[in-house]
Amino acid sequence: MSASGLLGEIADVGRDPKRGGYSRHAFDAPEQDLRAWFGERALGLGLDVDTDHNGNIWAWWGPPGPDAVVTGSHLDSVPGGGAFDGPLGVASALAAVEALQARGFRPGKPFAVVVFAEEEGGRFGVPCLGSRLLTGTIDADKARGLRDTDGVTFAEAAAKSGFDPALVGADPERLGLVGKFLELHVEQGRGLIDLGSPVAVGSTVIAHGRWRFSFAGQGNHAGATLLADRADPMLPAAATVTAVRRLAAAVPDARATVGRLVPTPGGTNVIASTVDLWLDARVPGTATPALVEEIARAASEAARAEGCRVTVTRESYSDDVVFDDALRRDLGGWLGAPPELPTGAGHDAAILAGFVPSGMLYVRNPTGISHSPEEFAEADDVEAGAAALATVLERLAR
Ligand code: HGY
Ligand code: MN
Ligand code: MN
Ligand code: MN
Repeated sequence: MSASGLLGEIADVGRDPKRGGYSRHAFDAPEQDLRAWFGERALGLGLDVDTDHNGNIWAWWGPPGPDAVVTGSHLDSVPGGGAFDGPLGVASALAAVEALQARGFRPGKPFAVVVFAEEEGGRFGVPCLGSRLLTGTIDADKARGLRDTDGVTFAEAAAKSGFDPALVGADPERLGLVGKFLELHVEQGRGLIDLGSPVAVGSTVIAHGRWRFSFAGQGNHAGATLLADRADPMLPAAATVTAVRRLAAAVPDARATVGRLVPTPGGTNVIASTVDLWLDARVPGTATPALVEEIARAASEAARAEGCRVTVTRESYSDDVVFDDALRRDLGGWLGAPPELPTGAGHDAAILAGFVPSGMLYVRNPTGISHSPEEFAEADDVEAGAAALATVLERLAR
């Protein structure tokens, strides 16, 4: 089955008619359907499928063992996300295995296709949760206690999905099996369309993190409360949103976003009692924390001016990642020196890169748009990506 054909099989899973695009989040019904789909397809290829205690799925081609060549990505999405971010890497890995089997290749070393859990953090708020748990780069208790918007914890959701929450946490034994990790991913941002290449090799992932700003004021009646008598948390929240853009604009190559802002109780005729907003900040190098400091200062000043309070909590952070040099050179050499792409998007490969030689391949996205229904990849480029992945996997696993 071609990678495009595999993607076609799941094209209706988790469509979000309200937001557009797809909403598939850790252990929710659409993602469970995708997990089942992956399991069936992997079994159909003769792979042995097992799920680790953090909810990551591993499909082994031959017996598990050390120095394994591992490839894969994720199946979950952001709210209202595109069709390719995550599933393209998983579908391409399955298609690459099928192509290698068809040409009589058998891996000369342990080989697995992996699906990481909750890469987008769309339900529990921490991106790359599955790969962070695998590598022990998130505290297990913190992970177990992460809550979704309904207040359900990761531990409860894991238990409901058949995992033992007591086991959630670092998995050095399984991580120790991984010799090299390679993730194929749809390009996010405009690049390859201008470079005229269907495929690129990943070079770096810039530092990025998420901070929660909680503003507290005095909930009250919208009509009975004079302006002078208000402590309205919406004001400092709004001032912080504009401060994010103003302050980030002064930092070279910075990206800073408030994509989520939640007033409580959220009534039209009600002055909010609290407003929560989440900052996603990313700056190449080490400048992200300083930018966030400046934004936090602006938030505090705005809160004070309105008689409100604000607390800022860091929810996740990852340093800059440069992918393994030797692997990058090999990938480039085996693929006829396609362009190398830096990226502002985070990936599981960037988490694994802290532990094992890891690399990425990107497939051209002519719109350059991602985390949105307009995310796109041409069928020819999807097949070119899967063929490139098969080529490099054959070299890595011989
Ligand atoms: O947010 C990111 O960069 C990734 O898509 N999780
Ligand atoms: Mn994404
Ligand atoms: Mn992704
Ligand atoms: Mn990823």
